Amino acid sequence: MTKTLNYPKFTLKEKASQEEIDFFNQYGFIHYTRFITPEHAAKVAAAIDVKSDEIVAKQLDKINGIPIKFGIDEHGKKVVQRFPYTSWHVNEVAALYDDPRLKSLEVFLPNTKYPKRIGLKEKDGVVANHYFNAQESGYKQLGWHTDVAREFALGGKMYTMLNVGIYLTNSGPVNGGLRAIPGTHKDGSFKVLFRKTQVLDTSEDPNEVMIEAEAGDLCVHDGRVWHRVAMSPHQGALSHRRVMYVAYLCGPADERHENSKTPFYHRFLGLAK
Ligand SMILES: O=C(O)CCC(=O)C(=O)O
Ligand SMILES: [Fe+2]
Repeated sequence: MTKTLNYPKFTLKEKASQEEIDFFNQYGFIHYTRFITPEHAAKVAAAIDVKSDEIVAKQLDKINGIPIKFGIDEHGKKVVQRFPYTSWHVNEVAALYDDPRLKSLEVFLPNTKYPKRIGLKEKDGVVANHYFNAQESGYKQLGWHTDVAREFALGGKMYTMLNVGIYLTNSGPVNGGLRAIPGTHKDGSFKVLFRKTQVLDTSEDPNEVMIEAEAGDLCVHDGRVWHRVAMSPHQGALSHRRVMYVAYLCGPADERHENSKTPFYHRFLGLAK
């Protein structure tokens, strides 16, 4: 059974407190409640849906070289389930990342010779994930992985990164929920890469904890922490889970554009169903 770690939750302000820093350093993740209201989160989700319908109608399959994942929901409707570079296409999404409170997260990254920045134009940009459990869902779950492994696959050195998630729906055991192994960001790089089989391993881990969140919450994890998204035990309506992620980076710039090639790690991510 997945453990429920009774961890403290915080409120995002323009400067992180020592308690937040200590918590993050120990566990490799941190949970801020109500970054935006649940009503605001629902509006953002609706704006993404409008664009997602356009993408389906236009039969786009990639944005800036990053594959779009599709699936068919319980109503027989084709929907986007992994939407990269959302902030380029949806103003309501872009506006969220202008929030000055996000700068307080920089303290969780090491100082390097590169600027710390939110990767709106790098990697996969802001990715809007929409998981559900239906016969023809293209994304029911996501197996164990570390986000920095993608960096490594992109060519060499691993720079620490944060993955910043904004929840658009509630998330917990009903719709799958995020599971993480706290503290694994402190393992050496070998374990960060090879503790488990990246993406393909979807089995429960005795040390995993569930991160239960509400629509509008913001959760950050260190890109070296092992995590997975479990499949919902329900089918259809109850199983929908939506969350947006973007990387907070401190490595060399890697801006993508319309003609960018598809990175190799997407062959791997394509295996997640
Ligand atoms: O959906 C989530 O909460 C996690 C997604 C994730 O780990 C990823 O896209 O790398
Ligand atoms: Fe991840």
